[in-house]
Amino acid sequence: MNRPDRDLLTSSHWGTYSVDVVDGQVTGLRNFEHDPDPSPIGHGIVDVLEGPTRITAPMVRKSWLEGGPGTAGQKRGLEEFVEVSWQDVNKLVAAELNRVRQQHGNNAIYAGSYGWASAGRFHHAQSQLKRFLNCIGGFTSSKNTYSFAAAEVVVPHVLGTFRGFLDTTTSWESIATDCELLVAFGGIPLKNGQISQGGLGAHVQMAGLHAAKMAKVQFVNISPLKSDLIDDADAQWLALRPSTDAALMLSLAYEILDQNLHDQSFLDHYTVGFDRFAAYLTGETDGIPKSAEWAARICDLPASEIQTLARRMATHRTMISVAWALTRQDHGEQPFWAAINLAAMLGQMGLPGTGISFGYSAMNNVGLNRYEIDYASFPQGQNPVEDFIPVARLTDMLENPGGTFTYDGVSYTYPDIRLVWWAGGNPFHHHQDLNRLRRAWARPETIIANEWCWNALAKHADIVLPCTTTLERPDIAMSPKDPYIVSMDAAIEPVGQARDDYDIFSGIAAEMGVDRAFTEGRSTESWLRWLWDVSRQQAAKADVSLPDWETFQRQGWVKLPTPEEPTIMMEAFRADPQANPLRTPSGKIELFSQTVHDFAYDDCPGHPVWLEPAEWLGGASTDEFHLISNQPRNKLHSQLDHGPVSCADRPKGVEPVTMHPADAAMLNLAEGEVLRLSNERGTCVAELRTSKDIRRGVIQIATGAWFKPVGEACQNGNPNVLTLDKGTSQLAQGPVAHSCLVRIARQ
Ligand SMILES: Nc1nc2c(c(=O)[nH]1)N[C@H]1C(S)=C(S)[C@@H](COP(=O)(O)OP(=O)(O)OC[C@H]3O[C@@H](n4cnc5c(=O)[nH]c(N)nc54)[C@H](O)[C@@H]3O)O[C@H]1N2
Ligand SMILES: Nc1nc2c(c(=O)[nH]1)N[C@H]1C(S)=C(S)[C@@H](COP(=O)(O)OP(=O)(O)OC[C@H]3O[C@@H](n4cnc5c(=O)[nH]c(N)nc54)[C@H](O)[C@@H]3O)O[C@H]1N2
Ligand SMILES: [Mo]
Repeated sequence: MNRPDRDLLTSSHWGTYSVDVVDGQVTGLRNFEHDPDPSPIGHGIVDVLEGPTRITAPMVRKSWLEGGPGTAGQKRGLEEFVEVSWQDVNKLVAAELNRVRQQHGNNAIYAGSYGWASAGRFHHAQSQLKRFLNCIGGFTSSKNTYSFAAAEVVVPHVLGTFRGFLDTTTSWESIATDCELLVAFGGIPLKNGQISQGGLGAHVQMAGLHAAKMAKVQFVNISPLKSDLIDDADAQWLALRPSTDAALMLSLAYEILDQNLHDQSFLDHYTVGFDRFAAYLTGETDGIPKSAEWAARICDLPASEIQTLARRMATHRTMISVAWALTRQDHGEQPFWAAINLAAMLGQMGLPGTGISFGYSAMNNVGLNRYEIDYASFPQGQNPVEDFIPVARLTDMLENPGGTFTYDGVSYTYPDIRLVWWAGGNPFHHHQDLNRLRRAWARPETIIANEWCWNALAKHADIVLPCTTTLERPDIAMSPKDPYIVSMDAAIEPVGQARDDYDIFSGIAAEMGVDRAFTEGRSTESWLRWLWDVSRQQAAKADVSLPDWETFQRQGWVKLPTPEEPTIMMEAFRADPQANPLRTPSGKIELFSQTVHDFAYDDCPGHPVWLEPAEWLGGASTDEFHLISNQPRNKLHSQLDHGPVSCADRPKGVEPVTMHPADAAMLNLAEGEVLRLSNERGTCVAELRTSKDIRRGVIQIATGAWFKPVGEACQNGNPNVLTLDKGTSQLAQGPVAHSCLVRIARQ
């Protein structure tokens, strides 16, 4: 292995670190010296690179090896595995792929393979899997994300694009100079700012919040959790009932209209459909004025607080921030659309520091200036198979081959899946109603997973292909949302027989005679140079000069110059809506969308509305609590849940559940007790922590505990045994993890 004459570096979704290696083993990571607020998450990897949780050789489930495809179903997750050689496993996989595509067609292979995998431009597991499958005729894919599927589908009807405006979120500098009031639905929890997809150099979310506070920005934290905004922000805390934000936003809009505080000139110039929306607000269309009193009953907030907030928003330079969590609830299209309409009525969109932003809550890179550089990616090729599912309709698809589903105005059919392949995601982390998924998961004839650790995905597969981690391979961390570009060094040799995903697919491609198409005759090194050279040319087009490959390797990292002007969302549209129209049918903001209206979905009509969620406190029995399963503070999803940073937080081995002390007293429960949270979908074991910083009637468990089922109960505390698996609406079919009721008992 070539050793550079400098610190070895690694980059991850949670930051950049220097790597200490002694005798071929990683002994520790050190925080990147240019990171003012490094995340502890990364240190969790050191102790689990090797050991009992590491997958060190190709493994095949015993009954699958003996009986072949279709024989392992009910035994998945229960039966032992047998070690096989790479040579043998490549032959098995190649033969099985040939059988499935010849007998059933390529659309019988599901490889949506949703998930975060690891940072790095080349060893991106999904890209590797998809490119390989595209070389052999394609696969059934998935659309959208678990993060914000509802917004990805509805916002383009309203603003022309969602991703485009997410990428150009108004930056923290602009907030500090031009915002007076930051109203954060779902708060801006620092725990989430530890993360940036694709890697990051410096964590800036805390500095952004502090700079805003120093500049006298006032904060409002609208969330069931007080901790969703740092104490230093001195925020007003409005602890609404979960899953009722759309009602609150509609009532704010009503009060602004009622007091004639809306910006009619902005509405005339930049929007269409205000009359239809206003008729709904006033109750002209359904007889119900969406007043503060109306929302007060739904959200369980004082009407006077809503009225005061409406007035404050209309009389200050206001930024509305909506957490992505608001989309991951039943009818999750509505809060995002309602927030846009509310922001449009305030008339400040496209001006510095004000308007709307899609989630300062979510990641470090939301609020960073964006670089207009189209960096190179590992090419995935073309997928000839047209079948797809909205990503969270996984169980529905497995349960219901040939069944129909709607998505964004069209009806489609679920394909008949025989083979599932996952590389770089963990459905037993991310999907809802895991007991139901496990039953449906028994149906495909073969399940393959590329993994590095024995998590629930690996345990529930038939063929497990052991992959490397970022510390065992060279790569480049590079994202247009982060100013740092980092060389990810191969710090150690692959552990056991683990292979890079690229080498795994190259081996199977050779077995199937498509290795030339898959590799184009290139080694990892030559792909990395290719990615660098193309990215360098792309950067030059944006007047950014990157060093040559050798210099980059010598230096280890590069920092791009800070753009001279802060990013301001919708600035160009605001300045000249004729020259820079939105990509909507009208070219303007569609407060009412004729397109969505014409789809005739009762659960997503032509303008934002309040629709009762399937599960919420307003429809709960007295012994039911609303479960919030938000992102974990000490890991990324299920990644490194088995490492020391995550484990330090749960001395009893189960995930903590937070509850208000008055609720605990009412149930006669004491801090530290192990509880069983249940509903008709399953049971989750968790340890009680009490805190006054949570709304009464709400409990919270972070996601991420590895799924460890014993019967219908998860013994580790994975909340997805409890969550509801249904689509947000017929429009987006997004996941609804945050709308969930449970009952509580002692273990
Ligand atoms: N209840 C509830 N559920 C949720 C959410 C919620 O808020 N509440 N949030 C949802 C959201 S927003 C998301 S994005 C999803 C996240 O869900 P996922 O992205 O599926 O979760 P991860 O744990 O990040 O899964 C990544 C997997 O990739 C593996 N991996 C890492 N590097 C590599 C590699 O190089 N090669 C290969 N082959 N594998 C690798 C890891 O070991 C891990 O198993 O969860 C969703 N689920
Ligand atoms: N440390 C860490 N950071 C992460 C991740 C991680 O796994 N770990 N995951 C990353 C990913 S993939 C994503 S998509 C983003 C997600 O970013 P978000 O969606 O913003 O993250 P969450 O933590 O789920 O939600 C933010 C807060 O919203 C609040 N909330 C929940 N339901 C409601 C509601 O109905 N109304 C209101 N007003 N508030 C509500 C919760 O209290 C929660 O703490 O986070 C990213 N950041
Ligand atoms: Mo996400």
